[in-house]
Amino acid sequence: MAAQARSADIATLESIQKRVLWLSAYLVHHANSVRPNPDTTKVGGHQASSSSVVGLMTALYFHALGPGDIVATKAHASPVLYAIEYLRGRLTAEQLRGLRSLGGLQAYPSRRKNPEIIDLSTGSMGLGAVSAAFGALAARYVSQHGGAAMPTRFVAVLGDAELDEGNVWEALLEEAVRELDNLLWIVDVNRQSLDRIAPDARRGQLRDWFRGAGWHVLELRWGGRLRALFARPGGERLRARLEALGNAEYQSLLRLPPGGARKVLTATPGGEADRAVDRLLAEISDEMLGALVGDVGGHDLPAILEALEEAGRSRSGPCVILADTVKGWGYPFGGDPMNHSALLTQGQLDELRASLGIAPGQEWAGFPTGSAEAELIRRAPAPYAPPPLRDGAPEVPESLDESYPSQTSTQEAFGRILGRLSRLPIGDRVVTLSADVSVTTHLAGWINRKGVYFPRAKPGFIAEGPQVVQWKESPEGQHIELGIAEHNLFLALGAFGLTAELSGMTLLPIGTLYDPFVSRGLDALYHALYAGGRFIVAATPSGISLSPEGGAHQSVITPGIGVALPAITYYEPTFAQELEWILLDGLQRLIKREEAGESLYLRLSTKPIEQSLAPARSPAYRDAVLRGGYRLIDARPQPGYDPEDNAVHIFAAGVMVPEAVEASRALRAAGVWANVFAVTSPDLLYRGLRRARPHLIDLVSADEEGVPVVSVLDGHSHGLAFLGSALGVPQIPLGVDHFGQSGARGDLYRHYGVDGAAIAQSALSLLARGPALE
Ligand SMILES: Cc1ncc(C[n+]2csc(CCOP(=O)(O)OP(=O)(O)O)c2C)c(N)n1
Ligand SMILES: [Mg+2]
Repeated sequence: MAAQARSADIATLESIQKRVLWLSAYLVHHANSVRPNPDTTKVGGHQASSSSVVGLMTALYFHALGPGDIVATKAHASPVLYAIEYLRGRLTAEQLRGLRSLGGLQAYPSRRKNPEIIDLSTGSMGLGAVSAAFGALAARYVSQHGGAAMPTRFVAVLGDAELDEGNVWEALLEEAVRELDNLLWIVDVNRQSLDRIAPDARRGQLRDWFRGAGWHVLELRWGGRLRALFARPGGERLRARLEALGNAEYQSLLRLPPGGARKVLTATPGGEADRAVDRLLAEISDEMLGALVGDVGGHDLPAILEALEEAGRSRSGPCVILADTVKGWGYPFGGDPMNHSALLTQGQLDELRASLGIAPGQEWAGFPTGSAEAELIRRAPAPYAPPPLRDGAPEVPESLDESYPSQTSTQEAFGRILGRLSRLPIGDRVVTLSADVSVTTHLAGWINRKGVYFPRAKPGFIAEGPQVVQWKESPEGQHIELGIAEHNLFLALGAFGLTAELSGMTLLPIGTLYDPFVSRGLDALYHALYAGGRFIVAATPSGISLSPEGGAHQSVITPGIGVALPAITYYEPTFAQELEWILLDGLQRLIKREEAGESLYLRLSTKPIEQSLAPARSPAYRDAVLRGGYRLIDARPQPGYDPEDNAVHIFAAGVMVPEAVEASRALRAAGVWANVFAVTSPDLLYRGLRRARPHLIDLVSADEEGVPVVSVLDGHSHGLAFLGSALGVPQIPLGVDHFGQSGARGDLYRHYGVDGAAIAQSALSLLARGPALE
């Protein structure tokens, strides 16, 4: 940009920045103090956190963003984003006035709730920026698998304390992330978090850690006025003094009365004044010096523009801008360590209005048509428009016609199903991801056929002897192997599950991990779902059926997670054929754009199951499997079956079905008829209860109204504990309600009371049929 044009633009940008500062403060003020608030709960909003990024965000949106760029905004700077979108004409004043109200603009940027303006969701610290990083990876993947290279760049603006979250560094350790030249992070280094002032060493560490991870680091440490002073005699000593101050001391300088800063800056360890610095500062008034101390790079528009331009130059990896800022910039509580939740008082707001030149009554004013500001905003690139969905949705076959061994586990069946998918056209859209457990979750066959993805080709080395997996890494591969970091797995799954909407190409992401480690990445899984990603999670093995592996590897609480998580359907099938149907249906639901489209959580096992126990294949069987369960053993036609006297319902999920069948046989000897229901999805049975005709109620017939229930699953018993109350009958819920432990499978089932004998015993006690079966 020519220097003259640039200085005109900078003056205009400064004017826009002021309006962004004003609007972001005012919309929070309005929500808290102007809008009627019948229940008097504090509405909240973060004025201080917003103010520290006004310069960075103004420069980004009105100068640096290209038409193909999308942004993940620091969650608690959402008021700044909303102010910017208002000035861009994408929000109305009425919408700004609805901040944090039902159906209105969300507290934190939400793609799910405000899709018209939000490309990438943020909220929980550390997750939004990492999602953006994996978004950049997904966009790269799409461009290398026949799609458009869109979005062209993923930009994340994040708070400095977000980098306290370990998951951020887990992402930076991923080898593929350092390859991403379509990724820019801008860190708002205001040295404060919620309660704390940042550790003194952190500023230097951030630079070193990002560099160590292969990022190009740009720093916006000091503003232009201070840098000019540094160039004068004594200037380097002043810089050294400023940079040697601890964070708390520096923050305190921002709040000292006039004259205070000079004393601190000219001090030396020996106690006498630093003559060179003293001379340098002699012509600067106390008031000016106070303001000069706060002249940091993240509020210096020309410096920000330069850094953003530099960041936009092509290079081989990701870029980060470390921008020093002041939290509460422009407000009376700027730099106050306790300003995180502070709100401007009416008096402070009035002063701010006057100082920013906003006339009373003009609080919501934008820029008049034809003004330099309106012109600059008009010239800025249009908001991101994703490319149209490429060649429609891939076809999911009706059936795979796969045959399964007579004894097989759901995990083994999963491997076979993927093997079959790899030979079908739909397989070209599947991308698998695993956090270092792909071989042990049965992905080896798939990987051998499809190869491992890496953004650039890597030389392969031929190993001697037969190998379980051919580890060939190239941009054509379709499996992504991550390090052992379940947060990365879920955030990457979420990002790959958004490509239909962001890049115009439907990918079908399938991630595998051991079921106990779902909780390790749970926060990321929740975020990935909330952010709108659609994907399949195959969690295997699960439960105590993993027997000798012991309590640390046996998942107990995951059924509850599966039932409770929104936007994902949890299934726990028993038989291979059921898994095939569920997976095909799950793929179909990933493709569906309407509400019914959801992610899929499969809780699988390595326990071999006798497949001949399964019903004969039929459309009704398939339909019931997909609805959440079916009657496997029907006692109703048996002579002497009396639902009011000698009948019991056993509901068993997944691998516990054979135990339920065994119990039904034992019960027959005791004169009790047991119906066995195989529950394929506790989640769907539960959700269905709110429907007019719940599937659960359809499973039992009208004359079975009083039949009591025993439920059993390989996980915490409460996963199926709702059945009795839903049917209005007594229930004994069996399951694993304590930590697991090592042991033979039979011993463990006996120990935790989920074997055939325990099921039968529970049935008898429900029928008040006296002592237990031995
Ligand atoms: C995972 C998580 N833990 C805690 C919080 C609560 N919280 C909100 S903002 C914040 C401090 C963030 O500091 P920083 O990232 O430096 O942002 P700043 O407000 O200083 O810009 C905390 C702890 C959160 N939102 N997410
Ligand atoms: Mg901070």
